[in-house]
Amino acid sequence: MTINFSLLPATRTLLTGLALAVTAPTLAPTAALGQALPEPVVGNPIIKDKYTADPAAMVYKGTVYLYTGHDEAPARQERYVMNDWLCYSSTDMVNWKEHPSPLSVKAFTWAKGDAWASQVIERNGKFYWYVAVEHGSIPGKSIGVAVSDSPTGPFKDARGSAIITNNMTESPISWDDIDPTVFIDDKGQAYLYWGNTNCYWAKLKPNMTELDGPINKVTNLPKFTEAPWIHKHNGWYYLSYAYQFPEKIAYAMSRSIEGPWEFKGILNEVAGNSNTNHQAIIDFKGQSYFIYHNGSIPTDGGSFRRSVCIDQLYYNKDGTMKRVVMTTEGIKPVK
Ligand code: FUB
Repeated sequence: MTINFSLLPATRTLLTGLALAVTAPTLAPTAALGQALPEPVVGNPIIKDKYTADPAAMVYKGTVYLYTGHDEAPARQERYVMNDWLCYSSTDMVNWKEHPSPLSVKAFTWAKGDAWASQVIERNGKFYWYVAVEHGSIPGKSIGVAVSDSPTGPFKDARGSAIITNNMTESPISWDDIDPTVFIDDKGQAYLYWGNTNCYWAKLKPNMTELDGPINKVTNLPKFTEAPWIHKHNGWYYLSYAYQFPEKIAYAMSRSIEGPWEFKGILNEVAGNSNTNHQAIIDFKGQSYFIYHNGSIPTDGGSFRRSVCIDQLYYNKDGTMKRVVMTTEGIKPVK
């Protein structure tokens, strides 16, 4: 299914046209009965027929693949109901094609639920999908990895076990091992970052399914809540993350993916009607994009029925990022 929301006949029939014509004929030259007036383009949220959350995006061979969580909580139930992940692709960032869901929690026989935040990365023609799920036998959240020969799947469990479990890290909470983000540096070394309240990182082996060294912590990220995302732009590494709660997005910068990280401040404000604010940042065809979720779909949208949005991201000359302006209109198609 191809959804082009920007081209939807976003029109509004003037049911009041007759009344306007009678009461103020000189002010309403376009208000003839039945005539349609254009409404502004509503590009955000980009997906309007499902609730989508926790976006992760990957650019591969001229296409952007967008992977999202899937909020299915019934209206007025204030809890996460998340069983699978969704996949969309686009070559212009505006027209998104939905693919059949390529992965659900059921693919991980050792997991028992909660298809939380995730990220996909390509290495040597294979696609690795790191996901946060609730473990079935080791109490707490954990991280699994699935693999496929195609960005749209099908994906299967790459290990048969979690790569990160709650007992591998020390924290008073059981949900600190969530929200994986993965990055391969110029030397081919892969890194996994993740966390809630603590920001953890570890190297991955070239097979992408095993840790290659100890688990480390980034300790100087003010008000780190969750949702780390690593990206690189013009020689700088960026570690953006959900800050405080309700969440804003803040970020730090470094010349090395292993740090030290220097905090740079807030990047995005609280996203309307959602207490979480989970970002992905990419460059595509010469533009930079900030992909996030809010709770803006009327009338049941909110913290547990979220929706993915995209707005433009701009950098300053010194590499710092300008604060994101969240818009209803969204972005224009990129050529
Ligand atoms: O979607 C479930 C959780 O909410 C994610 O793992 C967090 O990042 C937050 O968005």
